[in-house]
Amino acid sequence: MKIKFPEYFLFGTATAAHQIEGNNKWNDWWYYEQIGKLPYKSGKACNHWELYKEDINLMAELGYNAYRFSIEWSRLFPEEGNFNEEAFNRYREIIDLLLEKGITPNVTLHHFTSPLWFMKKGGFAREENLKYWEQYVDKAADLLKGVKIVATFNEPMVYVMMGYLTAYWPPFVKSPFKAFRVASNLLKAHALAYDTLRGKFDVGIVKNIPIMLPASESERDKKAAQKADYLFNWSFLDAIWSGRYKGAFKSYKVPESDADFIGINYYTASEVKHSWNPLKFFFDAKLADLSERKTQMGWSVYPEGIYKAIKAVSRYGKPMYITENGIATLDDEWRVEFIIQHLQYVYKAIEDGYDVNGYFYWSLMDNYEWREGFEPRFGLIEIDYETFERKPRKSAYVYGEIAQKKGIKEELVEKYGLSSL
Ligand code: PNW
Repeated sequence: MKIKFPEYFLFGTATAAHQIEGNNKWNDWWYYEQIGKLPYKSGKACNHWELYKEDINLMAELGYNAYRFSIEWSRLFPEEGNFNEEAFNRYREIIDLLLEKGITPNVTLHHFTSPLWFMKKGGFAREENLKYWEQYVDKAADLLKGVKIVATFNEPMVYVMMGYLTAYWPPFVKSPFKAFRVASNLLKAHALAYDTLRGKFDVGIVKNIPIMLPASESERDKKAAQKADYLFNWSFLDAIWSGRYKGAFKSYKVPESDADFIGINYYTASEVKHSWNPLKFFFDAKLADLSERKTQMGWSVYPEGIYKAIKAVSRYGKPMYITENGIATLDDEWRVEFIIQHLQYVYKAIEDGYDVNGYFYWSLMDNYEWREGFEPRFGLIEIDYETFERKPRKSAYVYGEIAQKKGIKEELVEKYGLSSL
């Protein structure tokens, strides 16, 4: 075998509650879906809330040894002060079944959605609302017994950017001033959760790391790329340890905290140009054009970027996981190629001494993709949205074989891999 990963390495898949469970009626996304502010309704999504047993059995049969998913806060607390024990028990069943099957759970507490009642009070834009977050975290500590890996937030800067800068996502606020305040409050929320959960779990954070490439060789564009990189990728993570969050306009004091691991979500790169517009923080970032073929999301495929992201995040000296990496395509052969090429780079990173402990393909199954609805197909498993039938694609089996062997056999590398890294 050409590529053999260490025995401890986790080969998993990733999902998020609102994208697969269905009938998540108590959160902000559902609300905006109903009033027509979002183009697609999640509806029953993949109906995973009812079919979780089937899904976990499938994972086990396919040979995946880890699974990243999120707990929906609004299921546990559909209304203020109203705790839903049924939802608690269902999540407990999910965790127990995973443990029974030898699948390591990796649980995210916040994956973009929040209870509607919490958002009506201003959500994370108001520091006094963090008391509600703390209530949720206390319950989560109880719920997650036996789980080892817990992340507080998924992609905090994507949440801030989409919800408060571009206003492309709920709560559709366009206020740079509020945006950085939300980021600073997410840091406080992380610190609170870390204090409650430390020692009981490995508590980390999941950060999307797009590679910021300058649009040209000009000094101006290079500076712009550095600025985008700092503002989007590092200012948030730096603040966890420094206790100072440097937003674009001012710096915020936040608690000095910690993270036991950093989860990296890696998809693609951005191309950054200088701009004279102060409202855009003097840069213009768009999706980089690095491969002829684009995924259904319009993203280029750039496997080398996963190595760059690992190398850059290693500055914090913390264990790392690839908590998301995936491709939206109907061409499943392309998915196989995507996985193998990215895993080649993850392997190289491990060989070079970087502390990467697992890889979670996004996603286990086709799912509701936020603004893009059900069209992008990220899944190893195909979903028929009429019948909810699950059909593993070829990529599901190929990845399963890799997971079981903890390695990639020579024929696969030859057929799909990059010949030089
Ligand atoms: C991540 N962007 O989201 C999320 O964690 C998943 O929920 C999502 O399904 C997955 O990536 C695929 O999109 C992102 O536009 C969504 O920069 C959008 C962006 C980045 C990440």
